[in-house]
Amino acid sequence: PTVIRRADYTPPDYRVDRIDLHVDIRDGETIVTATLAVVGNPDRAANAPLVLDGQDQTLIYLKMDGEDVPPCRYVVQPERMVVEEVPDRALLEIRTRIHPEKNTALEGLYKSGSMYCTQCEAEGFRRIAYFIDRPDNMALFTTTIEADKASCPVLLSNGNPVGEGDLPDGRHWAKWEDPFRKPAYLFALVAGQLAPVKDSFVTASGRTVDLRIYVEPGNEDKCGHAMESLKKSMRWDEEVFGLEYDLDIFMIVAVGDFNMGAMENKGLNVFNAKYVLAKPDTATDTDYQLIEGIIAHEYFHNWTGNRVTCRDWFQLSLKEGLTVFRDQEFSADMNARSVKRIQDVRGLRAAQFPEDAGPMAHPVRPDSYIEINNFYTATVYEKGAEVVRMYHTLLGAEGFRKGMDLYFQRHDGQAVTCEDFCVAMEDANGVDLTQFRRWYEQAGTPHVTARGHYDAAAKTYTLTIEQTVPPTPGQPEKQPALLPMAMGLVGSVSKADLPLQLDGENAAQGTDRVLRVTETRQSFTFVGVEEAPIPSLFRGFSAPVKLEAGYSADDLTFLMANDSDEFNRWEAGQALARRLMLDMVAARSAGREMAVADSFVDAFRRVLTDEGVDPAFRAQALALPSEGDLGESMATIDVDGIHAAREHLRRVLAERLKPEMTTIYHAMAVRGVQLDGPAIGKRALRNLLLGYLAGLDADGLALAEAQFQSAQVMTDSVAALVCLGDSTDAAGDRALAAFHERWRGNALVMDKWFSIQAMSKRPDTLSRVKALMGDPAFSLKNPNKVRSLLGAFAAGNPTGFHAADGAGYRFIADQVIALDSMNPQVASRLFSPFARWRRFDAARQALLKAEIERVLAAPGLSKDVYEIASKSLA
Ligand code: BAL
Ligand code: ZN
Repeated sequence: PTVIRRADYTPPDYRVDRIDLHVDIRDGETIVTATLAVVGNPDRAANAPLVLDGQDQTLIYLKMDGEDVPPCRYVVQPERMVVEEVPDRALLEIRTRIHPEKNTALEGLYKSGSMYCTQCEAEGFRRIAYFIDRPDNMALFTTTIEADKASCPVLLSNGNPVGEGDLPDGRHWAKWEDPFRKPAYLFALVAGQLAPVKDSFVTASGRTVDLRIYVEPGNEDKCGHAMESLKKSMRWDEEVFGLEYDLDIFMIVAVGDFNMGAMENKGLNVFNAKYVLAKPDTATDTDYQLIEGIIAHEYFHNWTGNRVTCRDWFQLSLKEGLTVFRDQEFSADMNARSVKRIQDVRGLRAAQFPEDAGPMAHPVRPDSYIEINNFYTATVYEKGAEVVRMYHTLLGAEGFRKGMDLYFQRHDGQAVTCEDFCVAMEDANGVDLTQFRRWYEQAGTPHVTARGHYDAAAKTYTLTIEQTVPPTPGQPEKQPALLPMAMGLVGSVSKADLPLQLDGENAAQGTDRVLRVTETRQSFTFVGVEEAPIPSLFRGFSAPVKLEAGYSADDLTFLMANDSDEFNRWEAGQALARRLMLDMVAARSAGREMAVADSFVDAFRRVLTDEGVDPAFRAQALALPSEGDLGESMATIDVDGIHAAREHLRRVLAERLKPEMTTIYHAMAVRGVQLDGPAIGKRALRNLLLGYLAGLDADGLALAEAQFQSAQVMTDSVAALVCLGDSTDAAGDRALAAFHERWRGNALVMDKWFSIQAMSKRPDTLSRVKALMGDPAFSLKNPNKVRSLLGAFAAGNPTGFHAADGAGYRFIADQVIALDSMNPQVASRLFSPFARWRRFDAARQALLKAEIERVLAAPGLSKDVYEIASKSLA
């Protein structure tokens, strides 16, 4: 397969200025007629042909300026059509035949249930029509859809509706016109039996926008939360960034078969139904929060992505990192800010840090790819969002806003680069961000060590910071990054933040400030420090680094209790728990007893019983670092040791704190159906405690069973079922059967049922997962099902997937091979846990490697899976 390189970017020889698309949907085949107004680039070579991307289409005819093009002037290849002798301006009419019903890759036009829908990002449009399918070709689109009126009464595309009518034979048509130029990846079309949920929004400038959420009939009552989230997003973007919606109608369509979470097509967002539909009895609090965040994310793309788009796919983080940052800030404003930050950092550590340390490590702006779909990664999205957050930290909210304003002023209607964004931030603020650009260039998570020295006589405190960015594939040498370090010094006696005056400054500058760390080794000396401090560093996780600050257990306990930065209070607790568990893993491996220090139990008890602290925060603070998190801290991941240590610690905590946990469990009960922040926080703490108690003894399991039977909201039902599903007691099977009986008609709830079983700690989980593949609700063709059963097992069940005999690896590799011919994108995601094979012990390495080699040898392997497999072995 070809490697595409960022350095090879050249502007296209031609561009499509306008496209008039006619899509005639019929049972079994769809006829697409695309009329392209093509304009030559004056700089192109004299004999440069017009190259149109196209795939999986059968050409019916090709005309240029009204005449058939003779066969000697064009050639159709599997992935493109090349047309010779195309003048500076030409009108091409291309008619092709496609088969949405057979499209299992779910890219381009496909069928989900009885509905036709599209997914064009990144390169799906070329499966609908021949086109210059690259993001720097921004064209004006008009779309006419024709279909059977009874089976497809609703016909939607981007922009504004401009006409509709009936046709003979029970058919009808609708025409849509999008007044904004856009790349083809933002095209969308939907045709089917859909029920609209309607609302409206009045913009800051007084325009009324129609809002519609289209769902399968019967689901109208599950759209309220999505609609409210949309309206909140629209208001927030006006208030925080001055960005108003620009069309008269904004539509969301929920579909059951979707490769991604959702897609920001202009004026017509297509969503995985999972991120639209919610009622308290079918969706958890987490689902509600994800819906709010994803609705916001796709809406925010209207400006960051659509009005200003990417020049090429290497710039993906330009729109994704920025839009993730925007949705994170939105959710932080709508909910509890520090809890949101903790959740985001947990996510970054769970997914991005391992990626950044593995064979697929790539910069936020990658340099090359084989298959772009493999680069919709945690690095491009989540680390990209951290990079945008660092601009915000360095420039302040006002400076960041100035940069955003300049970015839109300069680039509205353009396809631009990450560099253009950086320059806008620089120019708007009069700053030089040369060193900051390394965040786009270098892969790898910086490792930072910090050491402090207090001179009581001189009242100075010197903080020395060292950073290294580890080597990553293709990047053996690294330069120091610019790290914005938000920090404070907490007085060890006063337990309060001390005034911060650096040597050379005339006066203290507050008690919380952002230092710029720019060197490999750098010292900061504070003067007038009246008492020995404990430093609180990278507050709010102000840079995506791994910090080793040399804290003693006492220091961490102190910060847990006294840091004014809530994030760092949480961070200190996590560090303490991580250190303890790693010591336990080492002890187990050396044949010693896994000891739990009383001081840890005491620190845990203090947080647990501190009624002055918000339950939502306590739930975060009392959740131990995950097995994946612990593995990241080990040179060789000891799968069994980590699991044993974490489970042992959970049991010890539950044993020692059973009375307190039980009391608080009951005190956190929420009456009836309440969905506000305090109720969500109480449920989070209560269900966390249920997990500890149910893992301990029969009393705990009885609590879980009682909760399962009386639950009024899905959050409580699922939390109880997780506990019961981990147990081999008959109560577990009873609950799973009851849940199945109640929900088997609801595909999204069945996804939860599959996931719970796939992530179960039961020793027979693999055989149960295999059996579940035969359940009528399961289908390898539905990405949500693959993710909820197979994905959950491969990525969310460390002991199951990494079973010492290799059975987990073999099973998932078999599924990857089976899936690859249907849906390479989903197959590639399922395969990605194998990429970390070198992180495990020798026996597991051998087993994993053998499976990667087996996958690589599978006939007809997709580029998607090939890229992961070949780079993993490199
Ligand atoms: N653009 C793909 C889906 C998303 O990030 O919004
Ligand atoms: Zn996005």
